[in-house]
Amino acid sequence: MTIYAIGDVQGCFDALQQLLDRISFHPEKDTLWFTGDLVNRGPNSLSVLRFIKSLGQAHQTVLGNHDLHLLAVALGAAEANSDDTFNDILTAADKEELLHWLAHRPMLYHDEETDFIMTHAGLAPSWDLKEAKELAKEVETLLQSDKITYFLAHLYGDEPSHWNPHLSGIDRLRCITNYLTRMRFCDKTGQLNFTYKGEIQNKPLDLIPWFEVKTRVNSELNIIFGHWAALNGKVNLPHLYPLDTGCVWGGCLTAMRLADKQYFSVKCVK
Ligand SMILES: [Mn+2]
Repeated sequence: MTIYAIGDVQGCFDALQQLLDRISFHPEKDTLWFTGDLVNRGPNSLSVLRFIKSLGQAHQTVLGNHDLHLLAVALGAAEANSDDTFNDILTAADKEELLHWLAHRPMLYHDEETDFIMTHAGLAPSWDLKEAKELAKEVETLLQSDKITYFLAHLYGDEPSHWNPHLSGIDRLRCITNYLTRMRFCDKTGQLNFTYKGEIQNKPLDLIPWFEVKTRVNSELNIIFGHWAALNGKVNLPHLYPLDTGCVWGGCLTAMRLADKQYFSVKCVK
């Protein structure tokens, strides 16, 4: 079995099909992992969701911020934004099945055989694997319960921005979710910062990418993640595999073959 991890698809169905042609994907022999953000901003969110769901055992995916936003809008827990492009899902005949399937995807995936971990944005600098898996599970439990609408209605917000194991209730879940699905820059203590939106090279001096926090305890883990197109698939540290190469912004859609870390990509039309 060959495993390929693929970055943020965001509704770019045609690019995904081209990429799968490029790697000669065969669902009985290969497995696809997706870094989340399957939907939104791109043109064909419904086709992407239907296709990935149809892969069944031949795929793994983790939830991204856009996937959670789709669930929130569908359940009436949040308003759609003017640039959301998932209305095709909201009006589809199979909407309920698709959303039920999506809500049951994990926040973190750890494959014991290959020892790769995958989340949408990364891991909080202070989390080891055991803690990260337990915290991801807390969020998954809510998403898969009848409290999902309550959770999603209270999900939005940047605070609390610093992980603390004593957090409780909805603040705790929001903080875990923000680290797993929205994190890019932190300060040197690992506190999240969502205010800076500019280029990495122009960032304020006190902000650093989450994976460069000096005290990070998970730097030996092999982490596949998406969410950060500006990294363009590269960081200068070992064990990190950023795969969002900005497909939906006219960049590329990228797959990495886990066994030999070979990359495959297709250029996307904006
Ligand atoms: Mn994202």
